[in-house]
Amino acid sequence: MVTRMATTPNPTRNLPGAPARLLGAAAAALASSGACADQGPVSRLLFPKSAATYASDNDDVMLFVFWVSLFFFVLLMGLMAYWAVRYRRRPGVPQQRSPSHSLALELLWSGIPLILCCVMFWWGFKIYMHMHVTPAKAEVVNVTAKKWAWTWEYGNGGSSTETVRLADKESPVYVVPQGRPIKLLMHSQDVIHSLYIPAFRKKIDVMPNRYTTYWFNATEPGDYNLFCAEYCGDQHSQMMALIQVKPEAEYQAWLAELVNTDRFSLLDLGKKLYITKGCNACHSVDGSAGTGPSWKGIYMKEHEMTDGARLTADENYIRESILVPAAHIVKGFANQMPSFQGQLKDRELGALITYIKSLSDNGKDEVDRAVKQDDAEREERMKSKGKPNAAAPQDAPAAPVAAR
Ligand code: HEC
Ligand SMILES: [Cu+2]
Repeated sequence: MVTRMATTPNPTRNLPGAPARLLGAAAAALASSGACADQGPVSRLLFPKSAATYASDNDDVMLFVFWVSLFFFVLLMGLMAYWAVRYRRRPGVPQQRSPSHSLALELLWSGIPLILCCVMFWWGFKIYMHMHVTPAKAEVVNVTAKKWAWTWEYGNGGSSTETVRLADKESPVYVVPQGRPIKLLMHSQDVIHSLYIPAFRKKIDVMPNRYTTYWFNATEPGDYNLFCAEYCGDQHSQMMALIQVKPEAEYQAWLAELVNTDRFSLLDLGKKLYITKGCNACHSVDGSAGTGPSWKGIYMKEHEMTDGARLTADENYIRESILVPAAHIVKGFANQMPSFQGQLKDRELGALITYIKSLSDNGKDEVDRAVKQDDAEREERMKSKGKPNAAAPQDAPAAPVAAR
């Protein structure tokens, strides 16, 4: 499931002080012995490719602890086994008195581990601080987590419309620039989530009613996996995304395209939002029920609600279902859908409704008409603006719907 990976070497490491440089060099030599690539065979065996400034430092300190532990494990267990055999009780050989005390030995076996532990702590803490203190000039991306999707809102107000198939699920793609710090300012709309990018070696929890930050400076162009590592509900594991690290110019071009949703027809935009807004985590389009009812054939069908009401799924019903999901709960389902109030622009809401309509036979004609009308409108916008979609009225968030 890991996708394409770049093979360029990592940038120079950035270790503190001379002794640490020595130790670092030793550890790095151990880690990469026998290979010219930056990540040695052991490192490659234990870790995925490292792609952030602090990632290879992190691997070095981890491998240092690993090798020290391995060395002492082999030494101590070896000596123990050897001495157990060498000094075993033998018939006819009188038991020897063992020495009760040796100052030199005791200083040695206290002193060496103490020094090693101090090195581990000091080195590890230094890298920990590097990993967790965000540089002031970092570009901010607002990240929202909810059941069961991420939303990344970039500085220009755009969100990703690009998707890729990861494992068995269509998932969003997030592009980030190479070689400068990015700060994800994260919060959750519901439960605790946990943003994890193995190639960056960092995982930070995402919580309701509180911001947490995840910063990184990506070093290697390439594709990397993003997971939710909060495994306390079965679908966190499906909150996958692909991080694409790209050179600055490509990133800027991608960023500029984000706000230009007029690139897509109304129906195509709806299909994209179905994935990028995470509707696909709970709603199928093939008739199979998930956490939520399938969208197949629901348009203009009469629905029974948990409170006994019977409602026809017209545009208003669908709109309300998206903005105020708790207003009416479809019979047989729980009130589990997060509200998308304030998160969809008017055209986006229209696109989703159009997509839902297109999944019913009785909606097909209307969809054709709506798409044609929208085509004319966006053509108009592109013409009048020169630059498509800039500050067009549909940029405003959809008007709130009063809960009934
Ligand atoms: C965490 C799961 C979840 C996500 C994500 C989710 N929904 Fe729902 N949705 C539900 C559940 C559960 C119901 C049925 C209960 C209810 O009526 O609130 C529902 C009901 C609906 C209905 C009414 C369906 C019917 O047959 O009456 C619509 C329309 C809808 N959702 C649209 C959306 C859209 C659009 C998105 C994405 C922008 C979305 N949902 C995301 C869980 C989800
Ligand atoms: Cu999660």
